Amino acid sequence: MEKLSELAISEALASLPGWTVHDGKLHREYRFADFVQAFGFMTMAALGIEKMDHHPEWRNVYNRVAVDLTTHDAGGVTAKDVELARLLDQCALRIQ
Ligand code: H2B
Repeated sequence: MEKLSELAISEALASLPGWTVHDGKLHREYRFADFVQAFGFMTMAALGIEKMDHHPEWRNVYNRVAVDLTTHDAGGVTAKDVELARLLDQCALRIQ
């Protein structure tokens, strides 16, 4: 899988509100009502993540989940990261 160009990343971000590029990775922070909802989001997303065989770098603190997406095998952002960002947004919508 090839790294996306900066232009392709900006185009993808136009349809991913809340996402930015931080340290060369797609980045978003989700905030939920409480820890149970934040953990529920991660649990729900885990099934799709495993199916995709593409894994986020993510960190949970109480009701927040900070996510960074990059494709380690490609050394940058690829279409798989964009696909994973969309999957995570869908899961978050179902929880919030
Ligand atoms: N996730 C991410 N984010 N980047 C990868 O390069 C990657 C992955 N590689 N999940 C996958 C697993 C690879 O190790 C397996 C063998 O497909």
